[in-house]
Amino acid sequence: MSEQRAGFVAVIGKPNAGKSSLLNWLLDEKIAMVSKKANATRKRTNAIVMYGLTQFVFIDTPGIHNSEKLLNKFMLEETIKAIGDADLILFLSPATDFLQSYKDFLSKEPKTPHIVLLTKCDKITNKQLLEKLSEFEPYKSNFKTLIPISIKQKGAKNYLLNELQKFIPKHPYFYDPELISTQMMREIYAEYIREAIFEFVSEEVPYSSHVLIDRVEENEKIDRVYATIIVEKENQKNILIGQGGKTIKKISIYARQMMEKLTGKQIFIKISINCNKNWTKNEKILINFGF
Ligand SMILES: Nc1nc2c(ncn2[C@@H]2O[C@H](COP(=O)(O)OP(=O)(O)OP(=O)(O)O)[C@@H](O)[C@H]2O)c(=O)[nH]1
Ligand SMILES: [Mg+2]
Repeated sequence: MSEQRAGFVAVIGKPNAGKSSLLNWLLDEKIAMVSKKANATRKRTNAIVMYGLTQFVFIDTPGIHNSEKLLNKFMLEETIKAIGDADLILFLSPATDFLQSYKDFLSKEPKTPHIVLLTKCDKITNKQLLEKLSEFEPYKSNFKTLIPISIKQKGAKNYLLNELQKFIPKHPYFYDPELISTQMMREIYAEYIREAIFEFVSEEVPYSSHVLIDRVEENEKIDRVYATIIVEKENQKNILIGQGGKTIKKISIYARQMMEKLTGKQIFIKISINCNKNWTKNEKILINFGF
């Protein structure tokens, strides 16, 4: 009899709680985009993490929030789908935040067991941590356990995985243990470019942008990546290009460096920008973009 364990863990919580950062931290590889700005993640991403004989498939999800915009509704559906598939939910609550988002989550009466991860604990003092733990105390019959973490603390990873594996059923591995994600390289590349846009462009442009990888040409020495950024308005094109092309240049360099780090190869990148009015509001376009 094999002692293999394998299961799906949905990572959920409000925008900016640290969900995508957690995935990257667990993998020691950057596959999910992270941003200081909220609502960065749009689609489900997964990270496959091996710990002893346990295979975890962590599912990153878009932050839970209420908005009428069609794109946001698609994002909420992604989160609901991820929860439906999971053996365990990790509910992320920043240590610096109030409990409201956790109460909202409980009010939805989740059927899958959950663990609360108190994130960003490097931002608070020990005294504040104790206060936070006592705030959660009245809810302890709801969660399996509560674990304070910080992605700045490398050693905490084994402790966390050790706690989580108790909730993963005995089951043969779902994926090749060598794999770090079932995400296609192209999707990861597109996320890198999206992260670069969040990094260098302010206001509404990041939220109005979609990235398509048109073509990847792989060669022995260098891979060539051709991408298009779709924006909603003509003037957003100019913002992305920047004066004398300096913004798009910064975006290209930032994304290229992450691609080179991931692949260990030299990358050539060419990004075009197109305008497609209302892509975030048009259901057909959203479906065509893979939502
Ligand atoms: N100090 C500190 N910052 C963190 C930690 N974890 C995440 N962050 C920061 O929190 C911000 C948001 O992180 P993300 O991982 O993008 O958050 P998210 O929950 O995926 O956000 P959405 O995709 O928008 O829902 C980023 O600036 C991260 O660098 C942590 O443990 N400590
Ligand atoms: Mg995210």
